Amino acid sequence: MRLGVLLLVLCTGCQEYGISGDKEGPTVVGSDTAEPDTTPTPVDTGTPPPTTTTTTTTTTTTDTGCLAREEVCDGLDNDCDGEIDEDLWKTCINCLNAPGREVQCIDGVYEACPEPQSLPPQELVFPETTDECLWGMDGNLAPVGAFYQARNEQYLPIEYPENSILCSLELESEVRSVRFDDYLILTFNGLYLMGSTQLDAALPPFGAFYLYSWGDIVGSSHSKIDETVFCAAGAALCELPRSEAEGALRLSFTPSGNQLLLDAAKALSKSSYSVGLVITGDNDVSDCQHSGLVLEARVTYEET
Ligand SMILES: [Ca+2]
Ligand SMILES: [Ca+2]
Ligand SMILES: [Ca+2]
Repeated sequence: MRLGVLLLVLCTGCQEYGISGDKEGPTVVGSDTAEPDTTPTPVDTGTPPPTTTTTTTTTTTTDTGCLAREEVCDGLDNDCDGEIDEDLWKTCINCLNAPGREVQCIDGVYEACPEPQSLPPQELVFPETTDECLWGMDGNLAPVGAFYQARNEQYLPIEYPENSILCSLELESEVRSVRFDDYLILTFNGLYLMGSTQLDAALPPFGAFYLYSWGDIVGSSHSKIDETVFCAAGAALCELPRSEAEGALRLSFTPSGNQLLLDAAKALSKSSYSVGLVITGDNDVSDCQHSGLVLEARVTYEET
Protein backbone atom coordinates (compact mmCIF):
# COMPACT_ATOMS: atom_id res chain seq x y z
CA MET A 1 0.00 0.00 0.00
CA ARG A 2 2.68 2.47 1.03
CA LEU A 3 4.67 1.70 -2.11
CA GLY A 4 1.59 2.21 -4.26
CA VAL A 5 1.00 5.70 -2.78
CA LEU A 6 4.63 6.67 -3.27
CA LEU A 7 4.58 5.61 -6.91
CA LEU A 8 1.40 7.55 -7.44
CA VAL A 9 2.94 10.70 -5.95
CA LEU A 10 6.08 10.34 -8.08
CA CYS A 11 4.02 9.72 -11.17
CA THR A 12 1.88 12.80 -10.49
CA GLY A 13 5.10 14.82 -10.20
CA CYS A 14 6.20 13.51 -13.58
CA GLN A 15 2.94 14.39 -15.14
CA GLU A 16 2.99 17.92 -13.72
CA TYR A 17 6.52 18.51 -15.09
CA GLY A 18 5.51 17.17 -18.46
CA ILE A 19 2.45 19.35 -18.58
CA SER A 20 4.29 22.52 -17.79
CA GLY A 21 6.80 21.67 -20.53
CA ASP A 22 3.94 21.09 -22.92
CA LYS A 23 2.38 24.41 -21.99
CA GLU A 24 5.51 26.32 -22.78
CA GLY A 25 6.31 24.08 -25.73
CA PRO A 26 4.33 25.75 -28.49
CA THR A 27 5.63 29.22 -27.68
CA VAL A 28 9.45 29.25 -27.59
CA VAL A 29 11.06 26.23 -26.03
CA GLY A 30 9.09 23.85 -28.20
CA SER A 31 12.01 23.27 -30.56
CA ASP A 32 14.26 22.42 -27.58
CA THR A 33 12.00 19.91 -25.98
CA ALA A 34 10.47 18.54 -29.15
CA GLU A 35 12.63 16.36 -31.35
CA PRO A 36 14.21 18.47 -34.14
CA ASP A 37 13.05 16.34 -37.04
CA THR A 38 11.33 18.87 -39.30
CA THR A 39 13.43 22.04 -38.84
CA PRO A 40 17.23 21.62 -39.04
CA THR A 41 17.89 25.46 -38.84
CA PRO A 42 21.44 26.60 -37.92
CA VAL A 43 22.01 27.19 -34.23
CA ASP A 44 24.36 30.16 -35.00
CA THR A 45 21.44 32.57 -34.81
CA GLY A 46 22.52 34.01 -31.46
CA THR A 47 21.52 37.47 -32.58
CA PRO A 48 18.95 37.17 -35.34
CA PRO A 49 19.70 39.33 -38.38
CA PRO A 50 17.12 41.76 -39.82
CA THR A 51 13.87 40.22 -41.06
CA THR A 52 14.55 40.54 -44.79
CA THR A 53 17.93 38.87 -44.47
CA THR A 54 16.43 35.79 -42.88
CA THR A 55 15.67 34.07 -46.17
CA THR A 56 19.04 34.92 -47.70
CA THR A 57 20.78 33.84 -44.53
CA THR A 58 19.07 30.49 -44.57
CA THR A 59 20.06 29.85 -48.17
CA THR A 60 23.70 30.85 -47.54
CA THR A 61 23.72 28.71 -44.47
CA THR A 62 22.48 25.60 -46.15
CA ASP A 63 24.97 25.94 -49.03
CA THR A 64 28.17 26.70 -47.15
CA GLY A 65 27.35 26.14 -43.53
CA CYS A 66 28.27 29.78 -42.91
CA LEU A 67 25.84 32.32 -41.49
CA ALA A 68 26.57 35.66 -43.18
CA ARG A 69 26.83 38.63 -40.89
CA GLU A 70 28.60 41.93 -40.89
CA GLU A 71 32.39 41.52 -41.00
CA VAL A 72 33.96 42.42 -37.68
CA CYS A 73 37.56 42.31 -36.46
CA ASP A 74 37.68 38.89 -34.83
CA GLY A 75 39.81 36.60 -37.00
CA LEU A 76 36.71 34.99 -38.58
CA ASP A 77 35.04 35.30 -41.95
CA ASN A 78 31.80 36.78 -40.66
CA ASP A 79 30.26 37.71 -44.03
CA CYS A 80 31.11 34.33 -45.59
CA ASP A 81 32.96 35.77 -48.61
CA GLY A 82 36.04 33.64 -48.08
CA GLU A 83 38.14 36.48 -46.68
CA ILE A 84 38.87 37.07 -43.04
CA ASP A 85 38.62 40.57 -41.52
CA GLU A 86 38.87 42.16 -44.96
CA ASP A 87 38.92 45.97 -45.31
CA LEU A 88 38.36 46.73 -41.65
CA TRP A 89 39.84 50.05 -40.47
CA LYS A 90 39.58 52.05 -37.27
CA THR A 91 40.33 55.74 -36.70
CA CYS A 92 42.65 56.40 -33.76
CA ILE A 93 42.08 59.33 -31.45
CA ASN A 94 45.37 61.23 -31.26
CA CYS A 95 46.99 63.06 -28.35
CA LEU A 96 45.09 66.19 -29.31
CA ASN A 97 41.84 64.28 -28.81
CA ALA A 98 41.13 64.49 -32.53
CA PRO A 99 40.72 61.82 -35.22
CA GLY A 100 44.20 60.59 -36.11
CA ARG A 101 45.75 57.72 -38.01
CA GLU A 102 43.68 54.91 -39.54
CA VAL A 103 44.71 51.43 -38.42
CA GLN A 104 43.77 48.13 -40.04
CA CYS A 105 42.44 44.93 -38.55
CA ILE A 106 45.03 42.19 -38.91
CA ASP A 107 44.54 38.64 -37.63
CA GLY A 108 41.56 39.58 -35.53
CA VAL A 109 43.15 42.59 -33.85
CA TYR A 110 43.43 46.23 -34.90
CA GLU A 111 46.98 47.56 -35.31
CA ALA A 112 48.08 49.62 -32.33
CA CYS A 113 47.33 53.33 -32.39
CA PRO A 114 50.41 55.58 -32.11
CA GLU A 115 51.37 56.62 -28.60
CA PRO A 116 53.00 59.94 -27.67
CA GLN A 117 56.80 59.70 -27.70
CA SER A 118 59.32 61.83 -25.83
CA LEU A 119 62.36 63.43 -27.36
CA PRO A 120 65.52 64.11 -25.38
CA PRO A 121 65.53 67.72 -24.08
CA GLN A 122 66.60 70.19 -26.75
CA GLU A 123 68.92 73.03 -25.93
CA LEU A 124 68.09 76.21 -27.79
CA VAL A 125 71.41 78.02 -27.73
CA PHE A 126 71.38 81.71 -28.60
CA PRO A 127 75.04 82.62 -29.03
CA GLU A 128 76.42 85.87 -27.70
CA THR A 129 76.04 88.81 -30.09
CA THR A 130 78.69 91.51 -30.22
CA ASP A 131 77.71 93.44 -33.32
CA GLU A 132 76.20 96.88 -33.22
CA CYS A 133 72.58 97.33 -34.28
CA LEU A 134 71.99 97.38 -38.01
CA TRP A 135 70.80 100.97 -37.94
CA GLY A 136 68.48 101.95 -40.74
CA MET A 137 68.26 98.41 -42.14
CA ASP A 138 65.63 95.67 -42.14
CA GLY A 139 62.94 97.73 -40.44
CA ASN A 140 65.37 99.47 -38.08
CA LEU A 141 65.57 103.25 -37.81
CA ALA A 142 68.55 105.58 -37.41
CA PRO A 143 69.96 105.96 -33.87
CA VAL A 144 67.92 108.21 -31.55
CA GLY A 145 68.44 108.22 -27.78
CA ALA A 146 65.67 106.69 -25.61
CA PHE A 147 63.58 105.28 -28.45
CA TYR A 148 63.05 101.78 -29.78
CA GLN A 149 65.05 102.38 -32.96
CA ALA A 150 66.59 99.04 -33.86
CA ARG A 151 66.65 95.40 -32.87
CA ASN A 152 68.49 92.17 -33.46
CA GLU A 153 66.29 89.08 -33.75
CA GLN A 154 67.31 85.43 -33.58
CA TYR A 155 64.95 82.50 -33.99
CA LEU A 156 65.61 78.88 -33.12
CA PRO A 157 63.29 76.08 -34.18
CA ILE A 158 61.95 73.43 -31.83
CA GLU A 159 62.64 70.13 -33.56
CA TYR A 160 60.31 67.17 -33.75
CA PRO A 161 59.94 64.39 -36.32
CA GLU A 162 58.25 64.93 -39.65
CA ASN A 163 54.80 63.47 -40.16
CA SER A 164 53.93 63.89 -36.52
CA ILE A 165 52.09 66.31 -34.28
CA LEU A 166 53.37 68.04 -31.19
CA CYS A 167 51.52 66.73 -28.15
CA SER A 168 53.16 68.68 -25.35
CA LEU A 169 55.90 71.21 -24.85
CA GLU A 170 57.80 72.52 -21.84
CA LEU A 171 60.01 75.57 -22.14
CA GLU A 172 62.47 76.35 -19.43
CA SER A 173 65.57 78.42 -18.93
CA GLU A 174 67.95 78.71 -16.03
CA VAL A 175 70.92 80.90 -16.83
CA ARG A 176 72.91 82.16 -13.89
CA SER A 177 74.29 85.22 -15.57
CA VAL A 178 72.96 87.08 -18.58
CA ARG A 179 73.48 90.60 -19.79
CA PHE A 180 71.74 92.53 -22.55
CA ASP A 181 71.50 96.06 -23.93
CA ASP A 182 68.94 97.68 -24.33
CA TYR A 183 65.89 95.49 -23.78
CA LEU A 184 65.22 91.80 -24.13
CA ILE A 185 62.12 90.15 -25.59
CA LEU A 186 61.56 86.40 -25.75
CA THR A 187 58.90 85.06 -28.08
CA PHE A 188 57.37 81.70 -28.89
CA ASN A 189 55.72 81.49 -32.31
CA GLY A 190 55.25 85.23 -32.12
CA LEU A 191 53.75 85.20 -28.62
CA TYR A 192 55.36 87.63 -26.18
CA LEU A 193 56.81 85.12 -23.73
CA MET A 194 59.00 87.20 -21.49
CA GLY A 195 60.55 90.66 -21.58
CA SER A 196 62.64 93.11 -19.61
CA THR A 197 59.95 95.76 -20.16
CA GLN A 198 56.17 95.80 -20.11
CA LEU A 199 55.40 96.04 -23.80
CA ASP A 200 51.96 94.51 -23.64
CA ALA A 201 50.12 97.83 -23.94
CA ALA A 202 51.73 98.33 -27.34
CA LEU A 203 51.04 94.79 -28.59
CA PRO A 204 47.80 93.22 -29.84
CA PRO A 205 46.30 90.63 -27.48
CA PHE A 206 45.91 87.03 -28.60
CA GLY A 207 43.84 85.02 -26.16
CA ALA A 208 45.68 85.14 -22.84
CA PHE A 209 48.85 86.36 -24.62
CA TYR A 210 50.21 89.24 -26.69
CA LEU A 211 51.69 89.08 -30.14
CA TYR A 212 55.14 90.54 -30.60
CA SER A 213 55.82 92.45 -33.75
CA TRP A 214 58.69 94.88 -34.22
CA GLY A 215 56.41 97.03 -36.35
CA ASP A 216 54.22 97.69 -33.29
CA ILE A 217 57.01 99.18 -31.19
CA VAL A 218 59.61 100.58 -33.59
CA GLY A 219 60.08 104.33 -33.13
CA SER A 220 58.27 104.46 -29.80
CA SER A 221 59.74 106.31 -26.85
CA HIS A 222 61.38 104.88 -23.73
CA SER A 223 60.03 107.78 -21.68
CA LYS A 224 57.11 105.87 -20.18
CA ILE A 225 58.92 102.56 -20.13
CA ASP A 226 58.09 100.16 -17.31
CA GLU A 227 61.18 98.09 -16.58
CA THR A 228 59.45 95.43 -14.53
CA VAL A 229 59.80 91.99 -16.06
CA PHE A 230 56.94 90.91 -18.31
CA CYS A 231 55.84 87.28 -17.88
CA ALA A 232 53.35 85.58 -20.16
CA ALA A 233 50.24 83.90 -18.77
CA GLY A 234 50.94 80.64 -16.98
CA ALA A 235 54.54 81.45 -16.02
CA ALA A 236 55.78 79.70 -12.89
CA LEU A 237 59.30 81.14 -12.80
CA CYS A 238 60.03 84.45 -14.50
CA GLU A 239 63.15 86.39 -13.70
CA LEU A 240 65.46 88.70 -15.67
CA PRO A 241 68.08 91.30 -14.78
CA ARG A 242 67.59 94.92 -15.76
CA SER A 243 69.07 96.35 -18.91
CA GLU A 244 72.88 96.51 -18.88
CA ALA A 245 72.99 94.65 -15.55
CA GLU A 246 74.13 91.12 -14.95
CA GLY A 247 71.79 88.59 -13.41
CA ALA A 248 69.93 85.32 -13.69
CA LEU A 249 67.36 84.43 -16.29
CA ARG A 250 64.77 81.97 -15.08
CA LEU A 251 61.72 80.94 -16.97
CA SER A 252 59.30 78.06 -16.61
CA PHE A 253 55.57 77.46 -16.91
CA THR A 254 53.03 75.54 -14.92
CA PRO A 255 51.68 72.41 -16.67
CA SER A 256 48.47 74.25 -17.55
CA GLY A 257 50.54 77.26 -18.60
CA ASN A 258 52.56 75.07 -20.96
CA GLN A 259 49.38 73.71 -22.46
CA LEU A 260 47.89 77.18 -22.82
CA LEU A 261 51.04 78.35 -24.56
CA LEU A 262 51.17 75.38 -26.91
CA ASP A 263 47.50 75.78 -27.82
CA ALA A 264 48.03 79.45 -28.62
CA ALA A 265 51.17 78.67 -30.65
CA LYS A 266 49.29 76.01 -32.60
CA ALA A 267 46.56 78.48 -33.38
CA LEU A 268 49.24 80.68 -34.93
CA SER A 269 51.23 77.99 -36.74
CA LYS A 270 50.26 74.36 -36.69
CA SER A 271 53.38 72.92 -38.25
CA SER A 272 56.44 74.67 -36.87
CA TYR A 273 57.50 76.11 -33.56
CA SER A 274 60.31 78.49 -32.72
CA VAL A 275 61.61 80.59 -29.87
CA GLY A 276 62.75 84.11 -30.67
CA LEU A 277 65.20 86.36 -28.88
CA VAL A 278 64.96 90.06 -29.63
CA ILE A 279 67.33 92.73 -28.26
CA THR A 280 66.53 96.35 -28.93
CA GLY A 281 68.71 99.46 -29.19
CA ASP A 282 68.31 103.20 -29.24
CA ASN A 283 71.67 104.81 -30.11
CA ASP A 284 74.63 103.08 -28.44
CA VAL A 285 77.34 100.94 -30.01
CA SER A 286 76.69 98.30 -27.35
CA ASP A 287 72.97 98.06 -28.23
CA CYS A 288 71.26 95.03 -29.80
CA GLN A 289 73.71 92.78 -27.94
CA HIS A 290 73.39 90.03 -25.38
CA SER A 291 75.48 87.38 -23.69
CA GLY A 292 74.89 83.73 -24.53
CA LEU A 293 71.54 82.35 -23.52
CA VAL A 294 70.12 78.83 -23.44
CA LEU A 295 66.56 77.60 -23.29
CA GLU A 296 65.55 74.02 -22.84
CA ALA A 297 62.59 72.60 -24.72
CA ARG A 298 61.05 69.22 -23.89
CA VAL A 299 58.47 67.89 -26.28
CA THR A 300 56.32 64.85 -26.79
CA TYR A 301 54.97 64.05 -30.24
CA GLU A 302 52.81 61.50 -31.98
CA GLU A 303 53.25 60.08 -35.46
CA THR A 304 50.43 60.77 -37.86
CA1 LIG B 1 34.83 38.10 -44.88
CA1 LIG C 1 35.96 38.97 -39.08
CA1 LIG D 1 71.10 101.96 -25.53
